[in-house]
Amino acid sequence: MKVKKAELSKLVSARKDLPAERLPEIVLAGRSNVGKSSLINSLSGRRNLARTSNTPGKTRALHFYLVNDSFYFVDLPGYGYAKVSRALQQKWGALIEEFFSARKKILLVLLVIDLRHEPSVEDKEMADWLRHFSINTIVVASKADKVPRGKRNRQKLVIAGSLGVEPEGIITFSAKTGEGREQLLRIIDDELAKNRC
Ligand SMILES: Nc1nc2c(ncn2[C@@H]2O[C@H](COP(=O)(O)OP(=O)(O)O)[C@@H](O)[C@H]2O)c(=O)[nH]1
Ligand SMILES: [Mg+2]
Repeated sequence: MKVKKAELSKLVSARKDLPAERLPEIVLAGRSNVGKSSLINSLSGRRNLARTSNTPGKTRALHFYLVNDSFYFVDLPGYGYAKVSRALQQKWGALIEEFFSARKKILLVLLVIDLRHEPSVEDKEMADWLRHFSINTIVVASKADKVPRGKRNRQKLVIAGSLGVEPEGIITFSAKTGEGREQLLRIIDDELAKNRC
């Protein structure tokens, strides 16, 4: 897939603001600071399309990025940021749940997990939840550049065991080196092609 055009199309913080379900959606889920925005920038080949940040918890809305006028990347608010009040966390949770139960055009969820760490309770809840609703999900293990090659397989096994997925299905990714980028673009292409048939 060649990204010819990519733009921030909509910021959504309430259900009523969700765009019409015209186009398929590829959704990014994961903890705050895990690398979701960097993944969107890397896949779309734009350095600053999605704002990346060293301050976790900044993204408070769903960001809809329109790509090639044909699909959306949807960047979900990151979970697991302790400094946010419980009330606000619950509001996010409710919006995310509403999003997943209301949207009919979700082609794929990229569940982003830091390759260095064992998945958190929230990561596991997210994985269970996506499985429960039979939402097509791929686990992307991010920041692979920070893990020596010799340790990657072990980390993959830890993540796979914790989330209950097959280790072979996990894509290791680095926004820094571009590792895993082509593989993910191919997967997205395939999903878009299947959707057109
Ligand atoms: N070394 C390295 N740093 C990364 C990678 N992906 C993201 N980061 C850094 O991690 C921080 C959080 O990234 P961001 O994309 O904003 O995470 P988000 O909160 O999930 O959207 C930023 O400082 C990024 O530069 C990666 O693949 N490798
Ligand atoms: Mg972000």
